Amino acid sequence: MIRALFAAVVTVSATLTVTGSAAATGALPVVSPTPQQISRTSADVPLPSSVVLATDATTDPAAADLLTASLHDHGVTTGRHGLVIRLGGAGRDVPEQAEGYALSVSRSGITIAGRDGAGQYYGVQTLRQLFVRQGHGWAVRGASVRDWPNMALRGAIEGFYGPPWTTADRLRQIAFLGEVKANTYIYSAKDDTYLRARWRDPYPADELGTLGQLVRSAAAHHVEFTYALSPGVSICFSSPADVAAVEAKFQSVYDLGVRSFSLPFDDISYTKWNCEADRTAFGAPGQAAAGKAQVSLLNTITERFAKTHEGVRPLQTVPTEYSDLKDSPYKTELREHLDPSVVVQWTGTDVVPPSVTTGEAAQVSTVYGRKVFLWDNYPVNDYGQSAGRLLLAPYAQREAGLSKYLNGIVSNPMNQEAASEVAEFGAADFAWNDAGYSPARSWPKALARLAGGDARATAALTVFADLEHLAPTFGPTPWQPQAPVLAAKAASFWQRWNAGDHRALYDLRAYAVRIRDAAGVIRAGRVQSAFVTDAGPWLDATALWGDAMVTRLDALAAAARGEHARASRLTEAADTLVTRATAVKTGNTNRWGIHQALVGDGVLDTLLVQLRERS
Ligand code: LTM
Repeated sequence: MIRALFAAVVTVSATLTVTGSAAATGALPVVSPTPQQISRTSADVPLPSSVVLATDATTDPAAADLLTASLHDHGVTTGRHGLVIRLGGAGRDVPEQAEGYALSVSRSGITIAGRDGAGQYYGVQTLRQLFVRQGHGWAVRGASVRDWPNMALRGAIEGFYGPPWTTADRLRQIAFLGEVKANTYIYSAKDDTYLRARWRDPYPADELGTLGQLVRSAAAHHVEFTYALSPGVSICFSSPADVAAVEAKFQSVYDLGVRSFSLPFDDISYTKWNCEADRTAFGAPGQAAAGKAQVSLLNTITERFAKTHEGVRPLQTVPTEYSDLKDSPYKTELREHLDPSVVVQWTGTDVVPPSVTTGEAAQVSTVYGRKVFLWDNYPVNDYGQSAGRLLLAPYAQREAGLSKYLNGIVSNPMNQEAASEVAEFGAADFAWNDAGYSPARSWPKALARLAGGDARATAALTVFADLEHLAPTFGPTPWQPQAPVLAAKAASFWQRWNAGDHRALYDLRAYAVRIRDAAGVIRAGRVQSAFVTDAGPWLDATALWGDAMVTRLDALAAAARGEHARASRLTEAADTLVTRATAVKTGNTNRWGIHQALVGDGVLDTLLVQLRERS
């Protein structure tokens, strides 16, 4: 009965003609990830203080909880009278794709129907973005949405070196992933001792308890908790005891509810054996022999664990050759002998790729004989070139059309969890709908989300993120430039100033004031507190650099007026501020240790030197 009702409501709303006082005014908000189909089909629907929540046996409990909590946040309770909100399984108009959903908002009611539980959950996540202020209360934008993901796997891999995230970080991350319709969290922290260095050792009870908490939280947010064990540092591939140790470790977390597993072989030497028995079993050490040994383990675990345990997803791996496109004896072994169900990860070219193109993805899919799963090394900041940096530039340079060759994308984040959400937001948006992705639309949305919708704080975050925009590669050339907005303002300033337009100084000074004040506005605003903590040293440095810039510009203005004594006093004051700004250090939060907290380096400091020369 309720199914038929769903179908009717969805069909009617899709063809609704809006007239008179019920006319739809106001644009639809930007919804992220970009829906496949969304249209304004109805007038706004005022949210009454009480609504009827119509559910049935097909209703997903996590989606229902999210909907109830979200209504509650907007002052709405559920009862027996009022607007009807239906939430449940697939009706006629629901997309066929896994995780797809149809959402319809009109004055005759709100209907969310999902292809599966995740689809319902994502329908609610979209509905939450359609709430708008109306007078003192709330309304929902009248709209029809049909939506589904282009890539099956979307999310993050905690795969960096250096201090692993805390449990609080991981819980926050899992909730964030659910919010951005990402379904994957891969637990693979390099310095988590039980995952790599002591991979054979069973977990102590308290560690198992914590893992169980994460697994339950992931399930509640429709996020698959993928357990990644990295035995490559010491495994004897031909040892039955070592194979049994892998199975035992997997079994211990299977018992907690984990249903997705990975055996990564990145960053190990594959040209030496860990035991002499492997020479007998697989031959002299080398690429082909390493391929044989890894395939043997992956196929055995697939047969004996993944295929024999209820509900377990296809096994995943990271090959030792994970960052190039060329065929090799190692890749030939994997292509020809690895169980076709095994999901293979790839980082793009050069580990931290300057871009990822469809041509590259097509080529690597051929080489590995299957679609690959992108381990995207952005915004990770554990390598030398990223020392002292927060990476806050948008997720970019990934080509539309990648969904044809990739079965998913996971972003490898920074040691700073909350700050990573800026780039991860874009990655999730892209993986959902690569064709509809636009960094220019997604990035401001990511910043606004971090600022809890606080417009002033969002503007301050935008200024701050411009100064943390440099995205390095493993080589000397960054793949995203530092401070593009400030660089453009500086270039325009000099052009005007040199042409005798002294008003240019006041325009640039206004921006310098925004830099100086950004940290204060961010700290006073509704910005996520974990972000403020993560970004602390960089915010402190930004305030000083901004002050130095304001002071340098004042010195230049004084000099231009012929007030040389004042100019020289201001120059000295600015010098002191630069010294203090340069002295601000990061915490010991990353593999590279304590380092200068870099802010707009190469742009802001250069500008200050140029200004000094002219003052
Ligand atoms: O990228 C892969 C597959 N492995 C490691 C990561 O653990 C590390 O975080 C990144 C960035 O330094 N580089 C790697 O090679």
